[in-house]
Amino acid sequence: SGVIRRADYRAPDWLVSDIALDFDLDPAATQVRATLIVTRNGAHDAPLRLDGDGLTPLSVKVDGIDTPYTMEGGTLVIAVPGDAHEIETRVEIAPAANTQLMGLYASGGNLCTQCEAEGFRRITFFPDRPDVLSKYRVRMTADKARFPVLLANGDPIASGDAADGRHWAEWHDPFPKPSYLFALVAGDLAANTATFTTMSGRQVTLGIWVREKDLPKTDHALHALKLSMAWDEQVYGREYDLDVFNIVAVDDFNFGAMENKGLNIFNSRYILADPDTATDYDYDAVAAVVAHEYFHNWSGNRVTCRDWFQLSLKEGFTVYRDQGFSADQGSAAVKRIEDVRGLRAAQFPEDAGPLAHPVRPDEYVEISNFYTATIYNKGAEVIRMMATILGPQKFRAGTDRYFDRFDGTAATCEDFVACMEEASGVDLTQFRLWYSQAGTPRVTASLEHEAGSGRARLDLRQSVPPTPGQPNKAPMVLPLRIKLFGAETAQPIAEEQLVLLSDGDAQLTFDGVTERPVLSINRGFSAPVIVDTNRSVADLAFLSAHDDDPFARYEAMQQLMLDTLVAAVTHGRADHASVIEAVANTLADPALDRAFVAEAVLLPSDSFIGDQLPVVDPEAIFQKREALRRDLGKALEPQWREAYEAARANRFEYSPAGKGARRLKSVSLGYVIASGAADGADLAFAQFDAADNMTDRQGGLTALVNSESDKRHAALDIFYNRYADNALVLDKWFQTQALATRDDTAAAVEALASHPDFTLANPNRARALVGAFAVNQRAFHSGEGRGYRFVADQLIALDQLNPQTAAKLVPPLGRWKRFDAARAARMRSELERILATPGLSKDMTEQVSKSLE
Ligand code: BAL
Ligand code: ZN
Repeated sequence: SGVIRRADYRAPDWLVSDIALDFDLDPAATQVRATLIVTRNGAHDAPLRLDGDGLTPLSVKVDGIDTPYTMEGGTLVIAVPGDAHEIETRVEIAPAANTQLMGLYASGGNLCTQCEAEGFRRITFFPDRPDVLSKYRVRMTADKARFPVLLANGDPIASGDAADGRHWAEWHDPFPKPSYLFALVAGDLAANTATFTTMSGRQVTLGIWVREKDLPKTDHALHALKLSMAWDEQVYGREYDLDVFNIVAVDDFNFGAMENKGLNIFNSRYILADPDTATDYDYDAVAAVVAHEYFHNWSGNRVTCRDWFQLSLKEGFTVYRDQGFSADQGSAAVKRIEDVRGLRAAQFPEDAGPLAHPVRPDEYVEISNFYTATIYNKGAEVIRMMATILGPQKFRAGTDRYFDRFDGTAATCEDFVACMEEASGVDLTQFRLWYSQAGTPRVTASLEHEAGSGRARLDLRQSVPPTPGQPNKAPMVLPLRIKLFGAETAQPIAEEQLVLLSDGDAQLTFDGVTERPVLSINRGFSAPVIVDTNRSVADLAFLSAHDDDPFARYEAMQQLMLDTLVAAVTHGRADHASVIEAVANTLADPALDRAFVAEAVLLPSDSFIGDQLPVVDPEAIFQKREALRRDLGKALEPQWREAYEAARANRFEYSPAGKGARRLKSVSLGYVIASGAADGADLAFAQFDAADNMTDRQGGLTALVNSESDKRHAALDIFYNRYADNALVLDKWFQTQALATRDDTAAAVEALASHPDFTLANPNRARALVGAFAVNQRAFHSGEGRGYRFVADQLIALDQLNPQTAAKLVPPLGRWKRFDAARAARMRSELERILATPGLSKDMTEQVSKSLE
C-alpha cells in the first residue's frame, strides 16, 4: 500500500562514512560520479541498497571493479561480500527537464538543488535517509562563461580552469550530514558579502548570491543573517562552525528556503527586499526565514532527525527559535498576535479536517505532504509550552543538554523531551501526548461568583476531539496562564498563575472576592487550544480595555467581534454597539502602540468566522462581516480619518514604529472606504499613486481592487506596467486579484489563468493565483462549483509538472464536510475527478484520497 510506519523504523543496514561527488554540469545532460565508502552496520547479510528515483546506472564498481547489480523499482541493489567497500556509480541526469524542482534542476539559467526530503536520490544512488551521516567532498566542472560561480556545502578547497572554456571547483564539508542537506549551485551570480566574527573570535565570510541586478535588494537579508548569528550565540549559546556561510536566491522553489549545510538556498521572495518592491510583511518574512534557516545549522544540521516522523524535532523547534528572534527585533506582543493568527488560519483547520495528524505522525505515504502547519507551527507551540512549564533557565539547560548530547547524530522527539526532563526534573510523561494525539484541545472555562461569601469558583474542563485514526483521546497537559480582574476597580483580584490542567476537569477557588471578577485566560496564548468561556459582552469589552497582557487584550476584542458576527450569521442579530465602543476605546488609547491597535481593530477573517460555525455559509459570513465593517466605518469615520492622517506624512522607514503606522493606515483606509465615504476611492488611489513603499502601494491597490470604483482598472494597469519585469511583484498583482472580495472574482481569476504571465511552472506564481483563490472563502465557494472546478483543473495540470506543490493546494477542497450538502457534493466530485486522473502522483493520491474519507 506504500504506507511507511514509524513503528517499522530500523537502523540502516549500511553506513556511508564518506562520499565524493564529481559533477560534469550541463543543463541538458549532467554526469554524476559518486564514490561512497560504505560499512556494514551490525551483523546481517543484507545487500547494499541505494535509493534512486528516475536514475539509470551507467556503471557500478565495487572496490574499482565493474560489478553486477539489480534494480528493484528505482533502488540499486548490489550484493557485496565484505563489511567495508568503496562503491562507485555513474549516472546522467537532465536538470533542465526537471519540473518537480526536486534534485538538481535549472532556475533562471542557473543550476541548483533541493534534496529535502528525498531529492538526493534523483541526483545519485545513495541510502537517502536522514540517519546516514557522511562527510561530503564535491567537485563541479562547468562552462565558465555560463556558470562562473560554483558553490557547494562546507568550505571551498580548490578551483581552476579546464579545457574548452570550462572550469572546476572543489568543496569539502567536514561535518557529517544526511543527504537531504546536500547542495550545489552553478550560475551567473554576484554576492553581497560581509564578515561575521563569532563569539570565540572566528571570522566567517557571509555571502548572499543573486543576479547582479538584484544585489541592491540583499542588504536586509544580510543584516538579518548577522543579527541571527549573534542572537543564537546570546540566547542559545550556539556558534557557527564553518569559514563561509552562503545563501543563494532562486526564483523557482517549492519551499520558502532550505537549510543545506553552509549553503542555504532560498526562494527569492525570502531574500530580496527594497522599499519599492517589498511590503513590511515581506521584510519581516525575509528576516524570519533567514533566521530560521540559519538556526537550523544547530537545530537540524548539527543535530538532525533519525527519520522523517521526527520532522518536528527540527522544524517545530526551529520555528520556535525564529519566533523568539523576531519577537526580540520588534514588538513581542504583535509578533505573538501574528503567529497565533497564522496558527488559527492554517493549523487549526488542518487539525479539524481530514488531513489531521500528530506533531509526530505515525505513518505517511509521501513525506513531502507532511511539511505542514501541524509539524511546523503546532510543533513550535509544543516547544513553547515546555519552555513555559520549565521556565527560561531550565529550558535553556534542556537545550544545552540536547545540543551537547546529540551533536553529530540523528535524534528523535523523545530525545528532546528526555533532555528537557533531565535538565529540569519536571516529569513530562503526560505532556508527551502533545506529540502523539492530533486535534486541537478545547477548554471550557466558567467562572461563578458568590457575592455573599466572596468566593469565586473557576471550573475548567478539557476535551480533545476525535481525528482520523484516533477516535478516543486522553486528557493532555494544558498550561493556562490565568488572572482575575475586578470589574469595578480594574485591579487584579488574583495575580497571574500558571495552571497546568492535566485532568479532564478541575476547579480553582478564589476567596475574598468582593467585586465581580473577570477572567483573563490563556494569556499570551500559553496553550494552543480553543477556549470557550461564559464571559459576557461586558466582560470582553472590559478586558479589551484593561487587560495588562497584550495578547489577552487582543483576544478579548477578537472574541467580542466573533461573538457578534456568529450571532449575526446564526440569528440575524446586528447589535454592533459593543464592538463599536470597544474599537473606539482602543483607537483612543494613547498608551497602545499603533501596530497593536491595527491588529486589535481588525475583524476576524471570513474563514475564522466560518470555523466557529457548524456549517459554513460563506455568503452570509461575508455579508454580516461587511455590515459590521460598514457600521464601524460610519460610526467612527472621524477617528479613522484621524488615524489615517496621522500616519500619512511619514517617509518610509523599516522599523517597528513605521510598520505599525503603515498597518494602521491601511486598516483605517479600509474602514473609511467601508463607511461609504464619497472620497474613499480617491484616497486609496492617491495612496497607491504617491506611495514611497510597497506596503502603501499594495494597500491602496487592494482597497481599489476590492471596490466597485473604476479606478481599480487604472491602478492594476499602472501596477502591472511598473513591475512587469519583477516576478515577485507580479505575484502580488495576481494574488491581490485572487483575494478580491468582489462579486466577479471567480471569473477574473479564471481569466488571469490565461494571462501571458501566468505559469504553473513557477510555484510562487501558482500559489499567488490558485492558492490564494482557494482560500478566498467567499469567491472559492461561489458560483455553484465554478471555483472548485477551476482549482481542480489547475491541480490536475500542476501535478504533471510539480506534484509536491500541487498536493499542498488540496486542503481547501478537502474541507467539504464543513459546508452544506450541495457544496459538499460538488467539492467531493472534483476530488473524485482528480483522483481518477491517470498517472496521478503519489503526493496527490495521498492528499486527495485522505480528503475524501
Ligand atoms: N527544511 C525545509 C525548509 C525549512 O523548514 O527550513
Ligand atoms: Zn525549517
